[in-house]
Amino acid sequence: MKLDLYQYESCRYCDKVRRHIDKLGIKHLINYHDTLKDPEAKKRLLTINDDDEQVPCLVIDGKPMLESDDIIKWLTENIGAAHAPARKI
Ligand SMILES: N[C@@H](CCC(=O)N[C@@H](CS)C(=O)NCC(=O)O)C(=O)O
Repeated sequence: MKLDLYQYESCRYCDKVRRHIDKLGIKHLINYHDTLKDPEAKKRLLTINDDDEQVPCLVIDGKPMLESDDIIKWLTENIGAAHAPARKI
């Protein structure tokens, strides 16, 4: 599965998603694209997301998902659970 997160530093919704990703320990599974620093990333986002530049946008195997809360929920349920650190019994 390919996961691309379109975002930028000063966006508080992006920050919420980034912090959750850190908390889940799944940062290494996600490709980050900064749409303010990288004009090519912004162009790609507009193409993927029907000319909408809203961030954060998580692109899951080419399909865009908007809304930070939806992204957090999806990552928690679909990626975080499978990569949770093993618990000591
Ligand atoms: N409800 C959205 C809000 C996202 C939002 O407002 N993002 C701003 C940047 S902080 C944005 O992309 N604005 C430009 C646009 O909506 O086209 C979420 O929780 O993800």
